[in-house]
Amino acid sequence: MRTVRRIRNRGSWLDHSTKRSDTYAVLSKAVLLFLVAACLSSSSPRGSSSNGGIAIAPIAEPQQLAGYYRVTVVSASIADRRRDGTAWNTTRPSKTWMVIGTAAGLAVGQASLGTQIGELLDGEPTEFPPAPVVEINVGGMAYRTSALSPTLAPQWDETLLIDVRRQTRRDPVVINVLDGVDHKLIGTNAMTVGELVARDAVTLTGIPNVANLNLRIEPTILQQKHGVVWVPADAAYELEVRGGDILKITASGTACVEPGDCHGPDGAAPSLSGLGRIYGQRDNWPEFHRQPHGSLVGWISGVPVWIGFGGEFRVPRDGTLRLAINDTRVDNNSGGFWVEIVQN
Ligand SMILES: [Ca+2]
Repeated sequence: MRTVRRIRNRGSWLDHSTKRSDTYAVLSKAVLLFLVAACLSSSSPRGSSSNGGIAIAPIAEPQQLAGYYRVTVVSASIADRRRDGTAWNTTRPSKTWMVIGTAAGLAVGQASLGTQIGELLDGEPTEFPPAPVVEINVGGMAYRTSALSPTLAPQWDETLLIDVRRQTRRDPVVINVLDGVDHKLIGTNAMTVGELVARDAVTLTGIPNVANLNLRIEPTILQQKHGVVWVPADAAYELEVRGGDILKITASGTACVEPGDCHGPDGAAPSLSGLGRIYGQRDNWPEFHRQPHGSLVGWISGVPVWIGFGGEFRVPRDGTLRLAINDTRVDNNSGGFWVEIVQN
């Protein structure tokens, strides 16, 4: 974008000059050629990276950081107890609701987690492991995985898109392993950006209480994709997505769940039909049983996400964005939704 604008400015500057005098134009072109030649020679491989003049596509050097890295948090092994010998978590019925609230706040798209922890807490007083979350702190930003169900051998396989455009190799990276149950720290590790991105796979063994944490690292060029797609009321739409991407989704239009019964992307207002059942509930997708009938719903790499009029969603791992209407009986449907998707 910036390069295009510069070329355009340069062009108009030349046009402007030629109007004044031919000599001036010749001189301008000579200066321009000189500048281009100077730039080309200074950006040769292993050359100095100073680019005070015209910006030409930089040649990648080993010392340079890519603008973004996809860091996939693969797995870890967590000690079975705290260092002082106490259990990670113990059921305390009086705190049940507070704990579930904390876990639900951390877990994105993991409705089952709160329920599982709730079941653990509702049983006999017992010990249970942490619900592990990995948090990578770089340049004032915290990038977090989802919280997993309580386990000592977490397997996230979840990709975080990390922005290091303003970082140098010497800047710090702090990696925290947290317990999604009470948001307490399990272990922490400090390193530099350079150390994090030096290899395409890293096993961290220096985190207290965490025997190992496995990461995969891939430099990436962010390519924003933008498009508007039609999601018909009687079929699903699918699009490939990459782990770590942020999807900005905006929906409009009208879909009919049966003739004469048409709604926007947020679906039908809840109302009771016969036998006290919520309207349309029987025909909803099981994952969206309690969401409005006829609303826009999605699965991002298999994770169900209610979309309605839209929002911002992080892609947990490479996979497919699937969009559909919340209605499984599609033979009597018509219309559909226009969905704008910005992927970056
Ligand atoms: Ca229908």
